[in-house]
Amino acid sequence: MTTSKKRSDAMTRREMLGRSATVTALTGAGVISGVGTGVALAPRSASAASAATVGPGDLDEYYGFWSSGQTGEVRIVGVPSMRELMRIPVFNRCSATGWGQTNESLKVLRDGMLPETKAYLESRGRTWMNGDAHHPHMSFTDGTYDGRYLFINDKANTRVARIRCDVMKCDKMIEIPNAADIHGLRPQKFPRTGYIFANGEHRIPIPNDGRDLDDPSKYDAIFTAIDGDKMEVAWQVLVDGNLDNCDADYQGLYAVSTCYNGEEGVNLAQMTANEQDWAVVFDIKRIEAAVKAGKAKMMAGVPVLDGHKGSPYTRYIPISNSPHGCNTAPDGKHIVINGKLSPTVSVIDVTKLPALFDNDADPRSAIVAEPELGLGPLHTAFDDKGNCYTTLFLDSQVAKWNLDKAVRAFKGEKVDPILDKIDVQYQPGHNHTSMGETKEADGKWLVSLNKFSKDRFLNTGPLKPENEQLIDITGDKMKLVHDGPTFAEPHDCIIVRADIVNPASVYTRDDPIFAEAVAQAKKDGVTLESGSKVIRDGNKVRVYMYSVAPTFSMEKFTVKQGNEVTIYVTNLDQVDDLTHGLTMANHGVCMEVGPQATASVTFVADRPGVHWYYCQWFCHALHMEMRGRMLVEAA
Ligand code: RUQ
Ligand code: CUA
Repeated sequence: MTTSKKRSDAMTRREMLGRSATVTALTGAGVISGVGTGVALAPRSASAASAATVGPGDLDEYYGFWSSGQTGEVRIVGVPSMRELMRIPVFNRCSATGWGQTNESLKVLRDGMLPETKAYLESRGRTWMNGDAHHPHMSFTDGTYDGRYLFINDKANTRVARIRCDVMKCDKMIEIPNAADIHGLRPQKFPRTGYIFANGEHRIPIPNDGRDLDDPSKYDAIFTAIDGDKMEVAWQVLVDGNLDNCDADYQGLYAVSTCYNGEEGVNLAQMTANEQDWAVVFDIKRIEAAVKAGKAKMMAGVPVLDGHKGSPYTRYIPISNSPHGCNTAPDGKHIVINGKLSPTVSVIDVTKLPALFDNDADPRSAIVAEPELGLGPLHTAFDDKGNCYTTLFLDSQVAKWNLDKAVRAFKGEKVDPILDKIDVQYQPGHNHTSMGETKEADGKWLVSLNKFSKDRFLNTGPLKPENEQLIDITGDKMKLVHDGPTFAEPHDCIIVRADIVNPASVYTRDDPIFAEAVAQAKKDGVTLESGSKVIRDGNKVRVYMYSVAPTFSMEKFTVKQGNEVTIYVTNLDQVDDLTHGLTMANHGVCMEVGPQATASVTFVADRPGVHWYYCQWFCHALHMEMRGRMLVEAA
């Protein structure tokens, strides 16, 4: 069967359904009613649950790292128990840890901002108050997770953040210049991370300074490679169309991004007008050589190459209308492009890519399979047996299919690549298998991240949780074993073997997270580990204290109304799980202080009187007594 024959089959199916019906179902009210999907309620089965049972006190086999969409954080979930273990604040404000308020977190939030953003925010407040976190991915070495870092995008404010896996805290965040709204994000898999590839989704005039406001023909989207060690932009490439999702190969040679809106329209009708969009392939070696040779134009301080159609740095592989997910298979050879508006996925063979660049071969020649799976394929995950698991948004199903069979069917053999389908509840977006985006995919678990839970849980009012379902994929048939409600709105997750992740239990005193506090104490002649002191510096007051359960080293301090007060607390406890905190009552101030950490917070003491500060983390039988007084003298 030829490519065009396959395509026209796919198209016929879609046309039968009617494009507008498909688009409406994807974007509009049709979603809830499961238009045209024949969704039936799945039986509430208890029989399959045993494989997922993790008894009280038993540990999970995997760390799951979940994004949280508009909540802006990363969540650590045990797999297969699906127990939520921890939350890592990133783009959000966190009332428990003081993220977004402590000086240590504000440094992370502010340092990587573009100068114009910093200026804009300084005149209005402190930092952005929101983020939209979609794609959490771990750093790789030699094609598998290495346990060093997690990276995540913020679509809302065009940022990329890094989380240190030793302490599970965000330590770097950068705003991406020349881009609008970072969506797809993947780390380089080989030889190591290396680069973080980040898609600027929306098209804007670059620079976006008021020119060409309503002339979309002058807009561009931009692909960014970030140096994940330094957390700096390494280079950028301008492209045609939007950029949606991306992935890297296992050779360190190519990155691929899906493009919807090849039409470069600015409304729904325009964006879905054409039958075909594309996947853009970036030739990393060519791009690096060109940057090195000075062929890039410097824009906002970073080298930018022109990767529009016809450029030596990119190739555009035609894909049916509006592809979405982009997933590299653990065989190191295939990349699956998920059709979204087309019922097909298109499989790219990376060994065919050199011919596209070197001999100008027809970009279609890189496509080696195009199975039709069902309606609304969005993302694909993989096991260790050559099988793929694709979410079907409109069908509310996951389709299990065999890659080799799909390739053979594409060549004309009479084989059906689809092995199994399972109903999920309901309308899945991303899915992920255990270790599935690495060469160590192990084919044990699949999580389907369903956008709607509808009737699966007690009604929580108009706003319902999503439903993340755990599926056992060890057998021929997929088995649903667990429903997991989640708050807005995990887009994506990864499932990492527990032995790869080795977090510390206490901080080391030389941790860079609180290096500024250590330096300031040194200037003030205070030893954080043993000194308690109030430093008066004009209108600024710096209060140093340490804590040993159940006391702060300072039971009171006095300031004048209007003083800008910074409190530094060093937690001297060395015990595993002995976190303290400091809340300054009626000042909106609170923070976590981990074992052996120093944390600091700055506020204005503008209310005369007695104000108690207290430890906010239950640490001891006398935790309630762990407190002191701030005495504010009237001005
Ligand atoms: S996208 S539901 Cu933000 Cu990852 Cu596909
Ligand atoms: Cu220290 Cu509670």
